[in-house]
Amino acid sequence: MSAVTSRLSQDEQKKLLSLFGHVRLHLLYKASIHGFNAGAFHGRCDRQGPTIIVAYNAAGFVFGAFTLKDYTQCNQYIHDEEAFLYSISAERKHPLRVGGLAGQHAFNDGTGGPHFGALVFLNQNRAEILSNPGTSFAFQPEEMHGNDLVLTELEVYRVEGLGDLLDKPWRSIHWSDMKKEELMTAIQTYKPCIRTVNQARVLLVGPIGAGKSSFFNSINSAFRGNMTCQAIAGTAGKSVTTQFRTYTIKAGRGGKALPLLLCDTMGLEDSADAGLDIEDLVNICEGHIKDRYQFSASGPLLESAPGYKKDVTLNDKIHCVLYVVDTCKVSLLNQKILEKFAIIRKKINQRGIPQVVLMTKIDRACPLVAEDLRNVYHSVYIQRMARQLSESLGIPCVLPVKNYSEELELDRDADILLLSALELILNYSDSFLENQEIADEEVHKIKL
Ligand SMILES: Nc1nc2c(ncn2[C@@H]2O[C@H](COP(=O)(O)OP(=O)(O)OP(=O)(O)O)[C@@H](O)[C@H]2O)c(=O)[nH]1
Ligand SMILES: [Mg+2]
Repeated sequence: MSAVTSRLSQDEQKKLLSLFGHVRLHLLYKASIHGFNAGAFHGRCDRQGPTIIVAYNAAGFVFGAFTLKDYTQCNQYIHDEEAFLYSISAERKHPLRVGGLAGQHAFNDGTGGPHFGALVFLNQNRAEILSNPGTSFAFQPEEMHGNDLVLTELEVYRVEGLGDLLDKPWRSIHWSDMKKEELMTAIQTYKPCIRTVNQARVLLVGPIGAGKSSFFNSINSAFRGNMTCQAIAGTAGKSVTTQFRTYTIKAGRGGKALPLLLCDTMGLEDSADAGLDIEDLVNICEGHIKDRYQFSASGPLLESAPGYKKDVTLNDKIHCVLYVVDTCKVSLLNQKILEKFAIIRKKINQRGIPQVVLMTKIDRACPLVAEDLRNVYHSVYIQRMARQLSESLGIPCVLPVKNYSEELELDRDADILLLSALELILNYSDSFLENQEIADEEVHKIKL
């Protein structure tokens, strides 16, 4: 008997794997060989652990569903926060990935074909799907399957090695109470290398919902010793943050302000005229925009506007830019947002401001990190995402962190990761200030 082989092309396989990171796919079932019916599917795919369905149609779409959970024919609704639907097409550079609707089940584990609410495969034991977007998953039918509901093939793969761990971490970090104390002391006693500058001014920039405001809240919580939520964080279609905010952080309740200011901005959006305006961002870097400036959809703040700060010193300027990106969305950054990042990076480079990338939500991206944060630099997936992000944005330094989101108590390891990132950010800010000092000295020499 000839071996059952995958129908995925190299390009399709590459795109499919980009949804996971470091995994292997093992072909379990191929409908054209084993039969386009639910019995054949269950016979080969039940109790196999994480699996991905790969459906093909004549319109050229390769699409399907991933679940971490077993198929068992228990006739129950199965919850799986990691489940997603996806679609790959030759035109689309990155796969479309659709996560489940909040609070809804991932699939109905019955005796029929795999039933993910919005997509039912092997519907009525035929080479067909039933498409019903809005049930458990929401998508545009044209984007998912091009409205072609007849299947030319259906394959199911077991997803192996999800979240493999490296023996040796790719960055070393000490996880101890002492390390946390050291980091806190180093940050509290930091002094900018220029006497006239009181504090490092760090700007947070990134797509909507990436975790910019949460990063400030998390650092603030780590220094306060309890959970805080001074910056409003959350999820919405539009940016939750609509004002420019500059936040100081105090060492303990009523304590001394740290020599650091975190500046929070509105989220970046794909389209040119939505989200944070690049001209506003440049004005923030130059120190012309004041705390609590309300970003406006009608355009950037003009030099002639009353709120525009004309006289600025090095204290008002940004000393380090922190790009904030959600780890789960690294593979899904589209061309438009990457182009926006490239324009921003060019403008920031022209001003000689150091740039660092903060990769958030590592707990959501990798189950092994969710289990134990100390796996962060052992996780092959996190390493891969960090490399991919560094390449996409053209910035070498990527710092994975987990912000506080729903926790009630501080976690030492989360603090260590956050504080290590902050320590490096302060060092980078100092490099910028040192360069300013050299430039000033040169101007001074020329004048003499
Ligand atoms: N699990 C987890 N959730 C996070 C993390 N960082 C942020 N979140 C959650 O992600 C959502 C968005 O976070 P925000 O901090 O509001 O994101 P933002 O970048 O400020 O978003 P906008 O202001 O809308 O542009 C919130 O529900 C946070 O609780 C993280 O590291 N892990
Ligand atoms: Mg925000």
